[in-house]
Amino acid sequence: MPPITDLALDLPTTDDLAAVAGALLGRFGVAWPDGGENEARTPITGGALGSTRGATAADVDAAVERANTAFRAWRLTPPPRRGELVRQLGALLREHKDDLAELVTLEAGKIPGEAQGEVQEMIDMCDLAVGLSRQLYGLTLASERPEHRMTEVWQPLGACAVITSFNFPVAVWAWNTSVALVCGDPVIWKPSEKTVLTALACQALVERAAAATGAPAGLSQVVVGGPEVGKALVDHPGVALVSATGSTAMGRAVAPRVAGRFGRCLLELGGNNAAIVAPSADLDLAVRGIVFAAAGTAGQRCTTLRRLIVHESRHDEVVSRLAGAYRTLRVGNPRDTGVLVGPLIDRRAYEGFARALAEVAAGGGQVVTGGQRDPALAEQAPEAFYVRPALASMAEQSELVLRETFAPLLYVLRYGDWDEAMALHNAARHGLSSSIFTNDLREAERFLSPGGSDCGIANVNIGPSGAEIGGAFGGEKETGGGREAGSDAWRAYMRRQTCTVNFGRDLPLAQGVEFL
Ligand code: UN1
Repeated sequence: MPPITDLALDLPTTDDLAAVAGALLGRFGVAWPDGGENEARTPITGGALGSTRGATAADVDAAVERANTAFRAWRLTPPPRRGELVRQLGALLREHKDDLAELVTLEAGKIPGEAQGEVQEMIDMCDLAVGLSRQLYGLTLASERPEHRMTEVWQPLGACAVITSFNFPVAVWAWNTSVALVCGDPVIWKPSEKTVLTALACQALVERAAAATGAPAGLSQVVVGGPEVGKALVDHPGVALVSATGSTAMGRAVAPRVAGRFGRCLLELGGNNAAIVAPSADLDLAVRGIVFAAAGTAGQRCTTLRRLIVHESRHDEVVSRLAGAYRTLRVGNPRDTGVLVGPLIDRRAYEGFARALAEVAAGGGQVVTGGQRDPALAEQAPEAFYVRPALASMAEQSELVLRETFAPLLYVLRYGDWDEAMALHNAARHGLSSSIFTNDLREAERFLSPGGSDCGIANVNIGPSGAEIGGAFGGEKETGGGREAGSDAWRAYMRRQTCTVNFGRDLPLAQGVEFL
């Protein structure tokens, strides 16, 4: 393996970062939270920036009660006026874009460009939701009865619990909250315990927007805590929708509990996203797309590229070009200029990465490049985990390849013909995102046809990550089936009502039934 020569060697101290975090929170009007049992850590050093108090069962009950009180007023507020709250939230996010992005870097370890992109995603969502607030349209249906009018209208649903993950600590909240609010629903947010400070900053902004627009209190709340707080929300009869982002294991626990009380669930779980590199692929474009999708965000997106399925005629060239590109990636403190790959979120993430790498050889594979943890950084900060993104060439799509390892580890497989490529592609248990690099129109269209990709997102000549918010985001199979963000994803936050009005003097019954 090549020596690591290009890591950013200096890490700041946790105290320095805590001072930055404190100053940033001050700009949101958030007092430094301390004294609780939930430590807010930064993956940059692995140290604790501070700590917050977790919610108790009684706090969750109170939050649900407050949300439902707010709901009774908010559902009567005309949607375009609800949109005004979201418009103001978007304006505040624009104003605080840099500050919020910096907090995202501190808590999630994202490089500034990606952290700014995440806040931009929130702003875009607010814009989309403001437009939606005048377009929550239903249908006019053809009634079989004379002088009857039949319509389908969308009504507010109720309190929404939004459970988010560390990797998109603020954007996924914005996907849900901007849309839920215009739909007439209050939101109770349980952020990841790993990214509480960003949540408190967002909460401060939404409270300011609510106060400025005269919206009821309790429309947006944050409850801090671990799985027990999530469970209290999931089981609460006062929560109409549970929108949860996280692992498939988490979704498997959440879905039956919500179904058991006939609540509604919106799940955005893991992915094991693939890209096919076809014989005609433009490799200049493909290599850039692949490296961003596989190594960007240190491999910690749901949409991260984890499996590369390359035609045998291009395999060696692709692997060697990717290996060259991987070796140029600068890994280190995300706050340093030029760094493209920040830390993994924590020790557990590193252990999953190391375990998978150790299994590569056993499965007949070979690590082509990467996989090392930087020893100098590990010595400076034993609880910070900086790794070189890894590329592993695999002889077959083993159980290891089919497992989602939430880290920058890209498996490369070869294929001979189209059917083989699609069989490998669709063998994953997850079904979030997918892509093909090809200049062959037939292949591109086949990939997007019913016999092609079985995922919720399918791209041509783009990697699988970095979706725009205008489309519905989510996937099939073990990804959970939910759709968030754009298109008609707003319908998940509303109750469908079929309305029939008889404006005649007779009472014709449907299906021609005669009675009385
Ligand atoms: C996630 O990883 O949970 O498509 C969300 C993307 C981003 C969202 C990812 N817009 O990669």
